[in-house]
Amino acid sequence: GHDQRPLWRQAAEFIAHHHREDLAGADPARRLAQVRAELDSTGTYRHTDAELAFGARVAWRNANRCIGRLYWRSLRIRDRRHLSGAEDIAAECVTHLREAANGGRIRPLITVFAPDRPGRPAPRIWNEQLIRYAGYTAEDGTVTGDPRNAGLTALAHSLGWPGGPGTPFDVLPLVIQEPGSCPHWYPLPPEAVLEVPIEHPEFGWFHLLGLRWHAVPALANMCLEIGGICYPSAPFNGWYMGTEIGARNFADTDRYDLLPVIGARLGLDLRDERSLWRDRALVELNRAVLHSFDRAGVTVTDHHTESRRFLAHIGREERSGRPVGADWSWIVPPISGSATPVFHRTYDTTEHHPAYVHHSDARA
Ligand code: HEM
Ligand code: NRG
Repeated sequence: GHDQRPLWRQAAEFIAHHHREDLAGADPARRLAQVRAELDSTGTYRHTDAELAFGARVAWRNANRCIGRLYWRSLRIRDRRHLSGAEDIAAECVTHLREAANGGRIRPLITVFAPDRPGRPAPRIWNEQLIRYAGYTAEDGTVTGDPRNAGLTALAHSLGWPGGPGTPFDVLPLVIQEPGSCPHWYPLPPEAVLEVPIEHPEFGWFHLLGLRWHAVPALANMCLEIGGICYPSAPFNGWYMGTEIGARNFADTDRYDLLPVIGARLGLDLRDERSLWRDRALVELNRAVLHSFDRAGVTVTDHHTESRRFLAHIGREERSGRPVGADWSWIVPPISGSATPVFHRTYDTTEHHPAYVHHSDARA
């Protein structure tokens, strides 16, 4: 959650933490005095490059909902703190997507734009992720595309976006707002959006469903909080775990709702709950996602491998004297939970800083 303590307290704690963990326990006194003076004269302070990188990586390490944290040290930082114009931010988001996709060998990456300053809030990216598929709501309430993004789609329209061709997988424009002015939309060039067509390793009919998904999951509306400083525009990405797409985005009834479609194509009895047609459809959908990403040469992980890695991560961290917090309901994969080792234990839920946080007032 949101840390309400005075800025100086949060800053001092972070500077001490950084020295203790990353600077071999060096004396933080000089840096603390510097930060104190800067706070007194400007009301805020500027992180050094090393502090920013450490803060962004440790914020990932502290993400209790994330199963992919074994790699937290490998996060690359694109420092764009000098940018606060919507158009510049849009252009750098496009570059971020190209560098992150890396032709399929996905690189965990964060681009950090200008932080909030006293009386001068930073711009905001309204998209939940840099890449989102439109959800077009018809008069009768049905949605073409991803219903999760119906709101953003309507907003983009109201800002003058003409809409895409109307497929279930039209990529939305970026919607970016500078404080005090209305948001603007910026189209993503198609070559910056790596996508994977979905097919099945055995069922030839599967590709005829016309499913696809984007290679890079890049969360764009979480605030990076380091030592009391908020970076509201700091899009970050790793790679997908297949279940995020196969067991949630494609399967949830309030998303693409594909289980009945797949179940019917599999010839299962949809009227008999105990035929476990939903479960069987889920498995084939998830096989198709993993197979397709592999075939396209795009990094993806499976929930069995990632669960083992996550427990390895916990072990490694604890041996370094750092307890790992985790949120069971987010860590346990949405299919075959009990077949993965992360299911069979409990976790400490304490939240630590630095952190990526959802700001409910991000749209204010
Ligand atoms: C959540 C996997 C990289 C920060 C998640 C979730 C998964 C996941 C499966 C749960 C998502 C959901 O249920 O919707 C991975 C994998 C990565 C990776 C496989 C590969 C490297 C990263 C990186 C960061 C990060 C690079 C930040 C620098 C987070 C955060 C959440 C999260 C903050 C919670 C999101 C929310 O509250 O909506 N991750 N992740 N992850 N991850 Fe990771
Ligand atoms: N479930 C969401 C993505 C959430 C974050 N997942 C990651 N993050 N893998 C979805 O689009 O399905 N990451 O930074 O790699």
